[in-house]
Order: sequence, then structure tokens, then C-alpha cells
Amino acid sequence: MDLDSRAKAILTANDRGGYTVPNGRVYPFQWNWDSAFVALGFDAFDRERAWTEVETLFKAQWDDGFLPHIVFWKDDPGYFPGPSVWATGHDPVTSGITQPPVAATVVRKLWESAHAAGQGDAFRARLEALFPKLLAWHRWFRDVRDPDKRGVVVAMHPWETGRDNSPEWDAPGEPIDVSNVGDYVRRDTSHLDAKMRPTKLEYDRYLALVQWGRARGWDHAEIARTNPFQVADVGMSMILLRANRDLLWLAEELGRDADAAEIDAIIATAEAGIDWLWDEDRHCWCSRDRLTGKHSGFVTSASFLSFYAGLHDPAKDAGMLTHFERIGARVPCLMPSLDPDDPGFQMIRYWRGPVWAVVNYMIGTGLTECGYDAQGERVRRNTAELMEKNGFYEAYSPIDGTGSGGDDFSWTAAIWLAWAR
Ligand code: 2M8
Repeated sequence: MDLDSRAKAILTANDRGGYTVPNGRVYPFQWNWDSAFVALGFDAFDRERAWTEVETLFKAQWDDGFLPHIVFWKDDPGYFPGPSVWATGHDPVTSGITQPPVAATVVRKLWESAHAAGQGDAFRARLEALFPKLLAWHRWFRDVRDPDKRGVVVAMHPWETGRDNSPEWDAPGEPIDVSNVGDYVRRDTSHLDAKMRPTKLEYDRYLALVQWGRARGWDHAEIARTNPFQVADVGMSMILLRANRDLLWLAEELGRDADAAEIDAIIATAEAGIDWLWDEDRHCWCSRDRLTGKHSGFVTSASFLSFYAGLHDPAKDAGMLTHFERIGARVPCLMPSLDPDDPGFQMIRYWRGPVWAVVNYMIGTGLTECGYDAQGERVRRNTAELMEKNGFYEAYSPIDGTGSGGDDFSWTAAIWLAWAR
């Protein structure tokens, strides 16, 4: 079967009726940013289904605008922690944390593609229905997750960042008390080699933070005041800035002037404040612990999302391009999730080395949009080569292209269809 057909077959097989699971065994529920990227993949062959993916996700939005990272439409014993551990009390049952807000950017793409195909009229009502939900989620980030009004996103859990075991969370995770976590049985390591997954200490911290949120009734304002883990994530912050630019474009498209002015103000706050994440010593964008003020000091794939965020700062761009060339000379396949020159780099361990197609998509499109065509094209080509050589894995070793994590992975197949091919 050719790769286009295989990618479509993966999305179709992982479709559970209105939403798509990332991988049937390892991740048997609907995940937030996975679904957004999956919609881009569906859009290549089934526009109707693409919009439904996003609409289903937003059916799980809470009244205050919060959009959960997992929606448990049906229970499944193959994943831990499941709905009873989160105990958010919402219908449908969801987790209590969010994930990187790529949805507005995706919805703009879906809309532009419908429009280009002469189907704008058919999809306009659906765009109008989604817009206020996207705006409500972005307001939630502004009001609940940016306490210092820097225009960044302060993550309350490593899982919120989507880059679960990035070393960026090691030092900020130290204050998390894991002494009362109790016994639990992980399911991920029964599906996958433990060498590709987070460690026991990392899982203890993940669980302790879930217990912390649950003990506070998932009151996000209260959690933001007290949580022992509070990190301004460079990935989420760049993604939200980009998403706000796309939401502004949509507001103008829909003639929503008051909303446009409000979003403009959110963007202005970010443009004025996001430099807080620039580490002058490392000459790099990186995450920063809100509680200690310390930069992580790690060059990760998320550092390269400044281009996608539309930040145009020649000196900082030059710094990032120097890292790009250095890393590009070290590994055949960009962009490793952690700098290969870092002593903690591990080529198949999850977010400590492997290449992720969705991050490459954002890095590659951002570089190209900013006029760095050769670099953007290198990222796209490397992404395609990984899929051509090894199929559609969750992630890949940047050294030899070995697949890491689950196979037949939805968002990887989607990125093939939407961009890499
Ligand atoms: C991974 O995260 C989940 C928790 O959300 C897990 O390991 O159990 C991450 O790669 C995350 O970014 C992704 O959304 C999720 C599903 O693909 O898996």
C-alpha cells in the first residue's frame, strides 16, 4: 500500500465515531492536541470528518472555557490514569488539565481549505459556532494561566505541555511531594518498552499533581495559586501566541470587531512579555520556572517554535538558527526533542530525544513563513524520510530513525497527509 493510503487507513481505523484515538492500545481516548492535528489529516480526504473531530473535542469544554487534555467518551482499562482517577465530575468525563492550544490555528486552516474549495458557504455556520468556543478557551489561558500578565502559559502539570518527560520539568518538579502517591499500576509499560517511556519518579510526580488537583475539586484558580509545579512553558506560550494571531484573523473574517480588539490586546501582551522566556546565557528560548524564576537552560524542539509564533527579532532568530545548524550537523533527522549535545539526550526515550512529527510540522512551517526556506524544507524532508523509512510511529530516533512508542499513530499519519508528503 502506498503511504497516502496507509495514512488514511490509520486515521480511519483509529476513528471511534466522531473522534480519533491517538493509538488504539496505548491511548484509547480522545486527546486534545492530537485531535486538532488529526483534523488536518482528515481534511486531506474528508472535509466533513475533519470539522467533526474538532467539534467533538469542544463538546467536552467546561463552562469556564477550559478545554481538557483527555475526553473519556468510553472507559477503557488499557490506560492509566483513567476517568475514576481524575474524578473531575464532568459530563462527559474528562481530565482536569489542558494541552497546547493548537485548535484555533487548525480551524483557520480548515476554513481556508473549505473556502479555497468553494465550500465557504457550507462551512461558515460551523466556523461561527466554533469561534466563541475557541475564544473562551483563549480567555481561560489569559485569565487563569498567566498570573503575571506576561503573555505566557504557566503549565500546572508536565502532561499539559504535551512534552511529558522533557528535562525542562526536572528541577521544577523537585518540590512535588510524592510520598503519599500510594500504589498504582502503570499501563503504558505493558504496551511499550519501558526504555521509551518516563521513569517511575516522573510518573509519581504526574500522579501526585493529579491528586493535588483532585483534592482541590479541580478549581483551576485555586490550583494556580497553590500548585507546587508552575512552569512557563515555551512550547505552549509560542503555540498560544500563534493561535491568537489565527483567532484574530478569524475574528476579522467573521466581522467580530469587539472580539478582534480583545484578541489584539492579548497578542500585544504576549509580544511585550514573552521575552521573559529568552535565556540570554544559552542564547535560546526555553521554559522558565515561575516559582524560582530560573530558566530551564535546555534547548528543546519547543525552543524553535518562536518562528511559528511569528516573533521577528533578528538577534534572537540568529541565535536560534545557530542552534539549528549545530544540531542539524549532529543528527541526520531534525528536530530532536532534546539537544543531542545535552548529556541527558536519549534517542528513543519519549520527549528526551526522539523526533515528533507534529512539532516538526510547526517548526518547519514557522521557518518557511519567516523566510528561512532551506531550514523549513530540511525539517519537512527529514519528517517525510522518517515516515517513508519506518512507517507512522509515535516518534522516531533522530540518529537512526528507529520508531519509538506506538505504531500506526494518528497524528503522525495526519502530518504526512497535511504537510510532509
Ligand atoms: C503523551 O501523553 C500522555 C498523557 O497526556 C501519556 O503519555 O499518557 C504525549 O506525547 C502527549 O503529547 C500526547 O498528546 C499523548 C497522546 O498522543 O501522549
